[in-house]
Amino acid sequence: MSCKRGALIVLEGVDKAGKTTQCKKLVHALQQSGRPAEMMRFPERTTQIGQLISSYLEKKNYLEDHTVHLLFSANRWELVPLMKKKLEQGITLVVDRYAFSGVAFTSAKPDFSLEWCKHPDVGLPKPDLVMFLQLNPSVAAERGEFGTERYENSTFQRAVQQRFEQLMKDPSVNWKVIDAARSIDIVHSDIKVLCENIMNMSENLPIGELWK
Ligand code: ADP
Ligand code: 2DT
Repeated sequence: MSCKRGALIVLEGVDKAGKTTQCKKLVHALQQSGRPAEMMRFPERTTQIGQLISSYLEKKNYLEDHTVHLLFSANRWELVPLMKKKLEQGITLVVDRYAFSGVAFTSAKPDFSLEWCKHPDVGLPKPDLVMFLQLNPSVAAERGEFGTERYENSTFQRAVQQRFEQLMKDPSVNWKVIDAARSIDIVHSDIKVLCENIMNMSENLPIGELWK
């Protein structure tokens, strides 16, 4: 590696926790301070696999539960070469959802274990930092109605939150829990400090492998 690599930073959390808002603000702030940074999101709906997933989420098609889980994972794997290239070019990637959403959402369905759900994502580029935006469901409800996509209801979101809590017990992942009930600017300043620290710490380290 000839130059210092970028950091892989993931934001996770239930619906309306502020992930997209904070990813955009973070990328903007990093760019303003002269650090190359780009935003990515999963699912990435523009690829062929992403289009299948998008129709499923919009309830325009039906996919069997194991099948759609594997498609979400494939949608990450198809972007791995691009992610590695950017990281090696020194670009920090700020990612809106990753394998943790994959596991939390599928394992919230009946008869899916956390272990089965993790398998297809084993070996993905390991995030240097995963920030979990913690938000009480009643506060999330004040941020507006759920949309009409699949999974957008409070019973399912509570089950997802419990699965995230199980995933956060894993010390092999660098989790940081952020209180997302505060103002957008205060949440942002916490996130920015954590990112700047991790960018400095990871720039000379190789990219890790998730859950390996
Ligand atoms: P997510 O990507 O987690 O679903 P969004 O970033 O799309 O969440 O935010 C959901 C809604 O909540 C948006 O209308 C956004 O403007 C609002 N929002 C985001 N963060 C906050 C905050 N800290 N306080 C109040 N409202 C917020
Ligand atoms: P948004 O585009 O609004 O974030 O919604 N999901 C996401 C999964 O079920 N598995 C996954 O691997 C990922 C990344 C979470 C996307 C929806 O898709 C769910 C909400």
